[in-house]
Amino acid sequence: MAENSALLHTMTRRRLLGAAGTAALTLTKPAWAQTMIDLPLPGGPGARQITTAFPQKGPMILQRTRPPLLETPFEVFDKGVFTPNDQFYVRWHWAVIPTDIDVAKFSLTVRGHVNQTLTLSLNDILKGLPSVEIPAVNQCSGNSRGFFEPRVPGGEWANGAMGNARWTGFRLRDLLDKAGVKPGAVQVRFKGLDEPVVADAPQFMKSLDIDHARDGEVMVAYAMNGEQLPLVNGFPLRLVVPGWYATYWVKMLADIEVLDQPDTNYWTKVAYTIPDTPHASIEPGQTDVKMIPINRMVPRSFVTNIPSGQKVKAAAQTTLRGIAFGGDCGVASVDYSIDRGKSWRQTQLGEEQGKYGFRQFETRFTLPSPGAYTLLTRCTNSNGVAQPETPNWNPAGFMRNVVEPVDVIAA
Ligand SMILES: Nc1nc2c(c(=O)[nH]1)N[C@H]1C(S)=C(S)[C@@H](COP(=O)(O)O)O[C@H]1N2
Ligand SMILES: [Mo]
Repeated sequence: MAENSALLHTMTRRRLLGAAGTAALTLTKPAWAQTMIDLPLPGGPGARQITTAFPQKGPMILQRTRPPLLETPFEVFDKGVFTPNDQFYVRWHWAVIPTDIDVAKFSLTVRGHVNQTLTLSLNDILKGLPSVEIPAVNQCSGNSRGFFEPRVPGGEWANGAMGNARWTGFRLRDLLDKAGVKPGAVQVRFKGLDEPVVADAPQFMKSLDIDHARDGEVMVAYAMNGEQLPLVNGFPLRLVVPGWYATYWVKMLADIEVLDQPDTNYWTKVAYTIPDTPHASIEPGQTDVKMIPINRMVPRSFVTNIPSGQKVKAAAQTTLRGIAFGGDCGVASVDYSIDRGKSWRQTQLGEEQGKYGFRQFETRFTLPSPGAYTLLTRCTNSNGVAQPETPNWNPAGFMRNVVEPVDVIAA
């Protein structure tokens, strides 16, 4: 609890920090920094600005200013398994986002199909509920969408719409138990403080089934990597749904409603659905397909120390390093290939920092003679699911997890 009171102390200062962020969030100060970065997206154009104009954020790839879509520059992932808060990616759907949160007035409501409606202050929460910590990857459903061919509409992300953090907060179950869920509850719906730009557009809300909401892993976080959440990552509270895509990780969480009927709101029922097919994949143009809400993540791996196009020494040992995650479970192994997938060998895994987090892997390889090579890495998760060798396709550009090639020249 000592740690919690320190957090509460820093939280009470947020009002000023939030106010300082006002200008940057509405971008009266232009974000047009000098630096550009080239993202190798097949649909192009690949050039993006690097911005430092957002509050509590270091250099980020600017995908969109309003609402903010900021991508993590990929080299950040080589530095360790935890993604620093100031370079953690940012994604919002609606542009009306509070820029100033008064922590003394903030409250979280639990209502609906419960015995007792709760309205809790941050103080009530920090002092009244046991704290838990879980490392977990937060990944946008559309991470890597820019690599989809044929191209699909949406944020044209490269691979940086993901991050791994140590989340500290309390179990959603403990909160729901405090309110007392009534028999017959089927789902729990979550809403943040952001609002649509026009009055009758649907509020951003997401729902989870009641058993999932009460599984003891789903949590409400008030800290990320030991610090309060950056404003644009959901200060002061956000939902964390380990193993599930980030669309469910509702930010600036202020309202929790227990439902006795399945949620029919747009963001749960219509948006963020995937084809109910293997790898959520269909043929471009195919329409006769059942759609279901996106849910669990799938395994991925990325080389982080060798960018595509790099020259490496022929007939000499080179270090290959990267990060992997299992999706909805841990990483069992990460294999690599230097012969376009004809043969695979195991890499060495770094320590596991929670099964839902990133795990580092490393190996040494030797390219026998000068020429062009492709390096591949493939994660197999602890449920025995491996990354596929051909890309999936769906019209929303969701759930890419193909084995990613890194082209190198040995000389
Ligand atoms: N309140 C609120 N929460 C939200 C969203 C949003 O638009 N509003 N977007 C969701 C989506 S789709 C993603 S990918 C993640 C992004 O989390 P981050 O910005 O902290 O990286 O937030 C989720 N939570
Ligand atoms: Mo997302």
